[in-house]
Amino acid sequence: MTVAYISFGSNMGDRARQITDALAMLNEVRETKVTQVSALYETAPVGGVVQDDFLNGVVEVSTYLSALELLDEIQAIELKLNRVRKIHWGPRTIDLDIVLFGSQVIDSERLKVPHPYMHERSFVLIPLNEIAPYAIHPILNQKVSELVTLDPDVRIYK
Ligand code: PH2
Ligand code: MG
Ligand code: MG
Repeated sequence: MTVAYISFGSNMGDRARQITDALAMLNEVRETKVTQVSALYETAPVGGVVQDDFLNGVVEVSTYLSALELLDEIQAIELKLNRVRKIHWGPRTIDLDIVLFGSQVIDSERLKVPHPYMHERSFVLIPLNEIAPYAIHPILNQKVSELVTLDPDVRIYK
């Protein structure tokens, strides 16, 4: 069994509803259970595209699937929630990214784990630190609590 962390984000349509639906679908994935969910955070867009604010958070799952099998499942959930990929790093109804998969390091065309930008994105680190401060980044060999920094652009939502 592997403990994995999936970051989620939405900045189009009913953001909270799409996140609720995505997490319910994730909990129904075969051989996989959601074990912790962070609070929701409202976050300013990162990466230069002018777009609406996101709701972001992180979920912990326990799974018997491989990382690629889990990726297939989360991409199916993104499709069901009508995700349309238009602009790179642009607006989306739902985005689900595997940020950590146990202590595995994966560098393939389809999947890179740890997520290559997770250590510099406070919209990932702040919710991850809330539920898994002792989780270790297997390339940097640092705990999440050592990587996280304060960021006024990441605010707890409601
Ligand atoms: N996702 C991106 C690009 N920029 N900014 C925020 N605040 N939240 C995101 O989830 C996000 C982003 C690409 O996946
Ligand atoms: Mg993403
Ligand atoms: Mg993605």
